[in-house]
Amino acid sequence: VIVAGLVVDELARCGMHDAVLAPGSRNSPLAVALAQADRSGRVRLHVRVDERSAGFLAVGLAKGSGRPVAVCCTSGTATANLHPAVLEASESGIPLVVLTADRPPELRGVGANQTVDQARLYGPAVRAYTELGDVIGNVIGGGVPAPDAYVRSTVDRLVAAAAGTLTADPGPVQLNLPLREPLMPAPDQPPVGTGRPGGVPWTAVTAGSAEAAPLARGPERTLLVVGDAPPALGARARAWAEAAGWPLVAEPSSGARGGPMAVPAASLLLGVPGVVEALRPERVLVVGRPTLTRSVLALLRRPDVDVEVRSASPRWPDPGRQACLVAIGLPPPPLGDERAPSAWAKRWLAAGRAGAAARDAVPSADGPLTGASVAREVAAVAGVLVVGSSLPVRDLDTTVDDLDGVAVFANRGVAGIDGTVSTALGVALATGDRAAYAMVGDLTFLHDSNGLVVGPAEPRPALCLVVVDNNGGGIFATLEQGLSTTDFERLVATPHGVDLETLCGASRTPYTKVETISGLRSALAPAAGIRVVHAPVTRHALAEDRTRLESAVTEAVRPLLS
Ligand SMILES: Cc1ncc(C[n+]2csc(CCOP(=O)(O)OP(=O)(O)O)c2C)c(N)n1
Ligand SMILES: [Mg+2]
Repeated sequence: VIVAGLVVDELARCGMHDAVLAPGSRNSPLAVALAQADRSGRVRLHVRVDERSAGFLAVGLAKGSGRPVAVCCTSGTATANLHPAVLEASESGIPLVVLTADRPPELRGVGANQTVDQARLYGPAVRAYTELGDVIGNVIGGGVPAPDAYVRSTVDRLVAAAAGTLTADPGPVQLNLPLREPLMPAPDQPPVGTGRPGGVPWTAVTAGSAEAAPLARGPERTLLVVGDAPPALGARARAWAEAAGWPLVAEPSSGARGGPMAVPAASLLLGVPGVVEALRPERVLVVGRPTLTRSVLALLRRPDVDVEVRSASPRWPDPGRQACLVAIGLPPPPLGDERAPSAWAKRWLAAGRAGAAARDAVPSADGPLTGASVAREVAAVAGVLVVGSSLPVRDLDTTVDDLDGVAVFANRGVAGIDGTVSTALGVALATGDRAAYAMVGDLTFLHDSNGLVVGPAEPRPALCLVVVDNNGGGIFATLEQGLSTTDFERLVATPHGVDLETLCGASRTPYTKVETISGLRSALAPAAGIRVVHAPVTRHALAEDRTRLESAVTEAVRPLLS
């Protein structure tokens, strides 16, 4: 029985809709099987040359669809190029099924071409690792009594581990497939094993009906902090805030930002000295994983508030080590027991409104086009938005208070600047009919410009990639990198002077440069295909702007704190 066909057939039975393939010789049996599944409409196949981009494309597809996605590569360094995506999938709980083709055991450790030790290559970053043995020339060996059962149940176990069906701990898995020549099936080879009748998995793995632990309404002075979270968890957190009248501090990719309880300009407000003392919560309820702002993380380190964590998975976040209670997930808020916001909650909202008004009145010394103004315009038109690490996600956080109707995604697992173009393409491909936008920094764009290399036969989403180009890493100007100005530029900011128009031209990606807000607005009008909107900004005034913003917010909020 042809093993690659079994693997792909079983993956489709397990609910995999999308797969990504990077080309090679050793993995050609898998390529053939994936192409067959694509032709028959069971799987949508995406081929990419660069494995690092391929891996992040799969991450984006899985993020956008909520389903497991396979990524398949050949042996050798190809496998290592998937490592960044595996790390991101591990830290953000994304069901990524990595299929690595390998040399058979007799060709390992003997200097054979394109051979590395691929066993447990990704170490602790995968939820499960399996190697299929006894594969002889792309065919499962005669020594295996029930090849169908062996291969299919192996795939089912891996998909269950990736989806976290039984563990509530989704993440990446690796299936290493040693394949011996001949790699292409002989004409007289028996067809793919038939599997269970009715197209169901060999072993259907179902979750128990474990309900999330009950959540006590607890102290009235409960502040809800929502970090990066799966959309359903974020939505539930927001429902709790609204039912219980709790002020809500939600990161852009939390799925919870918006509605009457969302504290405007929350991360700026939390940076105001004395605000937590004046509006002290008795309990801070953390949902998902907050990573974005120092002011929020400082709150979670305070020993004088009770920190309670509701995590998306058993890997609960608590970098301040202050959590006094942890549980997975959230039950729905109790029906018919809604509470109006208390006077204390109203003070949080009023302070946020004052801070937001002050924020909006501060002009930028860098002129009209800034990360903040671009974030505001992009959020106004996007149905789906992928934001890059570094300043874009933070500009969105500080600038846009209400993200109702915008599904925001960000690689917050490890917050890399790698793979973001491909993640955005994957999210756009998975979410389809909603206007998809991405906002990324210039270095982030350059890091994954290979994401724009999409072959003519590949599915193409409608995606508008907005590059906020400050010619280097702007974020470092706002951090305390204690280097002299000259060294700062070369060692930290790393300006590059790359001509983005030429770069886009190489992949024939439509490109528009914008210099004004009105130019940006017209460039953001919905259009088909993948395109780049280039927004050059400066970074001279970033630190100065930040300081002015913080002082303006502090000045506006202080009178409300006494
Ligand atoms: C893969 C990876 N390498 C390095 C970093 C460290 N890093 C964080 S932000 C940043 C600069 C990003 O620059 P850009 O994308 O232009 O965004 P800006 O800061 O200008 O908004 C770097 C290098 C990282 N997060 N990920
Ligand atoms: Mg930059």
